[in-house]
Amino acid sequence: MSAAALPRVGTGTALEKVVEILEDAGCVIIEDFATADTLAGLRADLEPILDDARYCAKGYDGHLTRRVSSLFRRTEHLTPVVTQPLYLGAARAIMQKPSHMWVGRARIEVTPNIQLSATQAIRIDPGQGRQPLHRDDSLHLRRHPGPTSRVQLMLAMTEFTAENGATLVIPGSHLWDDETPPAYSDALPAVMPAGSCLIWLGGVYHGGGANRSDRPRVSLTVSLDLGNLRPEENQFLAVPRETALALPEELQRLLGYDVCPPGVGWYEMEDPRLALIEPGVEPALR
Ligand SMILES: O=C(O)CCC(=O)C(=O)O
Ligand SMILES: [Fe+2]
Repeated sequence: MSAAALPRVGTGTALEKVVEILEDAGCVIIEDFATADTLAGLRADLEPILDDARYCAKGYDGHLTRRVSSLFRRTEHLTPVVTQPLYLGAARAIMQKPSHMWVGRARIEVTPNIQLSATQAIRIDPGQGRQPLHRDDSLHLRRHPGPTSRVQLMLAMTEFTAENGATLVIPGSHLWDDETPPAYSDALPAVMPAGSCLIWLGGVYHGGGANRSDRPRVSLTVSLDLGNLRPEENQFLAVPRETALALPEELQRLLGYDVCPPGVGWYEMEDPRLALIEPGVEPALR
């Protein structure tokens, strides 16, 4: 599928329409998504932290890109973004599909919930090349086409243009199989003013664009995942830190102080075991 521009709606659009667009195109831009106050609060809280952050170490993340995570700890202005009815409502409608199972001779209907997955502010500086196109649900090695396990949002904190690194998206690519490599020629830039956002499904090929302008492109991303992509027992609450510290490394990693390839479970974008063994020291600030 290709289109001249990504689908685009206003905040007054009916949720059912947004869900329909997302299920068909896999992506949508929502104009004026954040209020001016929310946007100003996010910029005031996060831009100084981005200024101090180091450039990413991995080429995939961008050597001229700065990223800051743990956003709920760093700003009080994220709540209206995550709970905006078109985002949260679409994520629920798309992922919370009823399923069923047999328990003895009883046929039980179950509807999963959803959970917050990652929060990250991203600043793409001038000179940064384009990111490889990828699917974010590859983090959970999801197969395609298949049920959606992630609905993600990218809020433009500064204007997104084709020149400054607007996210590149291949509409409809959530419906592709797993043998078709993505091509930049099929991707369209999510051009939008500050305060607007791009919502896309985890199976959609996308990536950060190249910043050929002379100003940084600043944004934040939030992902919501299917609620059952997690352990049965909450080990972080079940096992106190002091108990975990006394365990062998292999068991610490089994408890969840580990990153599952290709990249699930990080803390401050690094191995969470570093934070366990050196409490109070944030890996990103070392
Ligand atoms: O910064 C962007 O526009 C996209 C970033 C992205 O897709 C990622 O890091 O997974
Ligand atoms: Fe991504």
